[in-house]
Amino acid sequence: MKKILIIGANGQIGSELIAALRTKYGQDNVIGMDLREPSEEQKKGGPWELGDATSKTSIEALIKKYQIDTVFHLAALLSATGEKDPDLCWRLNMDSLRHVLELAKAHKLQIFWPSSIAAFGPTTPRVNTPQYTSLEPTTMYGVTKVAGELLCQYYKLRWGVDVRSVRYPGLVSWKTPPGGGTTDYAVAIFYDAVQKGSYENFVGPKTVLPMMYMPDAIRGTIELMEAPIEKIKVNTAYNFAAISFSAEELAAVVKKKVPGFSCTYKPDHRQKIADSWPQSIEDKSARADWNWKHQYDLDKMADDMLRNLKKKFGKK
Ligand code: NAD
Ligand code: AKB
Repeated sequence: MKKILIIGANGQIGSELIAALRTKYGQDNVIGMDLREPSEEQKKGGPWELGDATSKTSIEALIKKYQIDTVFHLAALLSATGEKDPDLCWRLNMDSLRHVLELAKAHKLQIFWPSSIAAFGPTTPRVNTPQYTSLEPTTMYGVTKVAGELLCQYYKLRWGVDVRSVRYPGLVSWKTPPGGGTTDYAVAIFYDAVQKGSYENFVGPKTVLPMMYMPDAIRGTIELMEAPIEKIKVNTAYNFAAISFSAEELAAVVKKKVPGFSCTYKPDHRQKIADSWPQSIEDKSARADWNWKHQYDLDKMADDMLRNLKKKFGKK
């Protein structure tokens, strides 16, 4: 049986990935690690450790303690928080990845590390962005994603490390709020629709970005990690796509399902980041190499988000 460590397990992705992996591999075989204390409910789910991803010795101690063979490394600063503190963004995102890759080489670990659509920039074709294209991001977060992809490729080719990655689009989910990204508006609109009946968006109505519903992202991530190694032909990070929609299309779908809902627009500094990213992604390689298929379109995602958030906040 696999022994898995998730670094950054309290975040938007980690909190859902840990539950899915525990269901699959057994609750004692998946260890959560984060800088932040987990909730009481999360603690009951299985082993948890407080730890700092920038400390190689702390990560190595957990690898030895639990005889870890697989690491999902999710701790990072995202695009908007990364622009507030670019120095910390570089240190956290790059130092922790380098430690994890070094430990993978020493302990023969399989690694998952996510890249992002933030690896792309203004010189990238914005529609149906291909797998191999210009990578000239203009945020520090994007710079760490491009550098991280190249570092992963280096450790794979030079040292034979089994490291796998996808370029996640904006992820939409209801269980844990997002941690400071540009695509957070696609989550916040659902929270505010349920709690306030209105939303002020921080990007303009014509902004189009690639997005994915969390259940698709979690399933795709596990499928990538379980694919036979000879199927993994992209050494950096796979383009990974599901749906693309504009901010006004999103508001229209929410309005259809939440009577009386209204949306206004007050673009802030995150508009510039959104404008530097693609609108849609071509992900033929992921679909061909390891059979990636998304299941949620915008309408199905909106139904599920609203149903779960209403339950969460005790609304009818
Ligand atoms: P998040 O901000 O929600 O979670 C990150 C977690 O890492 C947090 O729980 C935080 O406490 C923890 N953390 C921060 N510093 C740490 C440290 N020094 N040591 C240990 N833990 C630390 O982020 P997320 O959305 O879950 O993203 C996870 C990964 O996926 C990141 O690499 C991110 O770039 C990538 N990604 C996310 C999205 C998205 O839409 N959520 C899209 C593309 C890529
Ligand atoms: C962000 O907006 O920073 C993230 C991402 C797309 O990487 N959601």
